[in-house]
Amino acid sequence: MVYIDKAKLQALFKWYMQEVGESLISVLVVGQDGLVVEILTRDPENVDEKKFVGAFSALVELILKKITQDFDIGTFGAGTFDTDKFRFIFCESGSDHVLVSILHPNAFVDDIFPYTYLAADKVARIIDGELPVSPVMPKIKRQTEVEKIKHKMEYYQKAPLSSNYVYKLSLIGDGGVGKTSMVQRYVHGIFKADYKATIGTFISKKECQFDELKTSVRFMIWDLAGQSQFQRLWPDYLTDSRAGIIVFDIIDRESFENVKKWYDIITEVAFPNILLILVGNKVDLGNSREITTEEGMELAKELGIYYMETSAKTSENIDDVFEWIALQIINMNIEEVKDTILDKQIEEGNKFKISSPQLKILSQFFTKQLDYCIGKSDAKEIIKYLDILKRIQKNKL
Ligand SMILES: Nc1nc2c(ncn2[C@@H]2O[C@H](COP(=O)(O)OP(=O)(O)OP(=O)(O)O)[C@@H](O)[C@H]2O)c(=O)[nH]1
Ligand SMILES: [Mg+2]
Repeated sequence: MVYIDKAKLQALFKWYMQEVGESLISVLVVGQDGLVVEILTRDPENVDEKKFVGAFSALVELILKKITQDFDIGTFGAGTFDTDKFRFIFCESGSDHVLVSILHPNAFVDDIFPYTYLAADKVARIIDGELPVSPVMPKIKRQTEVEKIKHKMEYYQKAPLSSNYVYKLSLIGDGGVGKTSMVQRYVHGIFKADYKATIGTFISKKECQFDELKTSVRFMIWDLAGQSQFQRLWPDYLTDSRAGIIVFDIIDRESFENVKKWYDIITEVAFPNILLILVGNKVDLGNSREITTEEGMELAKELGIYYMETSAKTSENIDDVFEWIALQIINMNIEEVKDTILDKQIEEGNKFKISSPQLKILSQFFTKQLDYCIGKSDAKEIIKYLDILKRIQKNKL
């Protein structure tokens, strides 16, 4: 039996509860075998802990089964699960423990996740016992929009393209269209033929690196359960999404007909300028195709978004979808940089200086964008920017 510093776990749980606040009812660490290693309940006098543990243990067991499977294939990161009474967050903590947070059903998980990840990381290190770990949780404040923008401006002047932001990217679409398969393919490079419906949502992280641009975009990918029994949770899970992939199955007309519904659901609660893409998945089953490429494109055009076709099975276009989104995000950032640069030039005449590396990065970015142009007018626009950059470069030299 490995020695675990339970006093330290308790101290950490207390910090975690304090930072998350009232909505966190109980927190526990569970082993892969399903046994509770340590638990803290906010109000043990009013909540009979044993009874309480008993009440949800059946559920925990069920979820642990799923998590254990995911552990085996190495895909478990974090996930949420809801019942009428509680909202659960499960977060991988080291290779064989799970941090379970039990919350009030109306708790806002987006606010809590940053703390949960931090706590899970500390739990893993406390259990590991190799190095000293502080149980203290620092305050993580959600930046207000204004602060974020200010931060961005300052940031860009120092390093225009390197990105330290994490973008929330959500996958939506009917049950069984292949959302989880797309994420698994992209994040872990695997594909499983058997269908296990997602429960609630499944969250993964992945950094999309662009070496040529010396930059990357970090995604927090929220893969939603598409089956209608999870309907109540969709708006909550989708709040604050910066980008979204609406998926349908090219051999299932109903999933295609529901695309508009998904579009409405996400645009209602996401960021106003959310980046969306429509994806027709399972192109490897082209012989049984019910939706033509033209139909897909037509609908995307109607919604004013981009269209792609993929196969999670053969991995066709999977990386491309995510990379396309990442590039658009960089593009949006560049727009801001570009505006700042041009505004400054106008304001200060020739006094404003753009560094040679900055110019190079911008040129590389726009050159790369040419690959992704859909029509001639798009390309024209980009060539125009490249010209401007060339002119700036000339003047400098
Ligand atoms: N042939 C083929 N099968 C696929 C493809 N993508 C997914 N599937 C299969 O379709 C089924 C459903 O895939 P999932 O990824 O679980 O679907 P989902 O959209 O996450 O479903 P929910 O979690 O219920 O919303 C599984 O049996 C997958 O193996 C694909 O590109 N080609
Ligand atoms: Mg799924």
